Amino acid sequence: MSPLNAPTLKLYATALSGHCHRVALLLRMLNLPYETVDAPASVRQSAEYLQLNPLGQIPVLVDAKQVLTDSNAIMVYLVKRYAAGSHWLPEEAVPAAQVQAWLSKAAGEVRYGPASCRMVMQFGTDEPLAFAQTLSARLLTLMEQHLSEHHYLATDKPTIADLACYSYVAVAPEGGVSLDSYPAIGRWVSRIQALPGFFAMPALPIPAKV
Ligand SMILES: N[C@@H](CCC(=O)N[C@@H](CS)C(=O)NCC(=O)O)C(=O)O
Repeated sequence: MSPLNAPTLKLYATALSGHCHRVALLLRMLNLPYETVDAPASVRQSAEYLQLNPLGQIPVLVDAKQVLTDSNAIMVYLVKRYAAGSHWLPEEAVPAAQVQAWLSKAAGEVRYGPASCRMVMQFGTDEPLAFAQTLSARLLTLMEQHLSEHHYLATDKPTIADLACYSYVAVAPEGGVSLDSYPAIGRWVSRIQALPGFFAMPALPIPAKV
């Protein structure tokens, strides 16, 4: 089905969630029209919302009668449904595995590293900050080394792996994690920001150095 004939996609999200931002970036980069439904904690805890996602998390994507949860799974769905065969999610064994490896890092090291630092520093979330800072340093060192030899994370073109990692890595300074000593990551961030359809999350203040 072409995007023009598709029913309106509905994205339950909040503006400051990197998990939601990665999905919204893909929607815009695929030029898919969608409607955003604001889903703060009060909405996420409602019985109606818990039917969509029993974990009470955002994002949720509703496509006609199909309900999808988990940001990375939603991105896989969107490419397979609306942009199959595109550079966003290659079919071949090795590049597909490379995309999956970075999606796993997005759900692991990115979530519990820079995203966790930002949640603690900006929203006072009760998560172990020292652990998140150590994990951030390990992740960023790995990404720096990889991106000093590659333009994108998984293949030589942007994939959903780049979007999955971008949203929280780009705003790492909002969690007190500086990107100053990672020039290759900085160039990758600029590369993603130059892609058609890109939009930024609203900026939060950079915490003072301790
Ligand atoms: N694995 C999920 C994680 C999503 C997630 O953690 N969302 C946060 C907002 S950024 C959330 O809904 N938190 C509320 C909660 O867990 O109760 C995904 O990738 O979508």
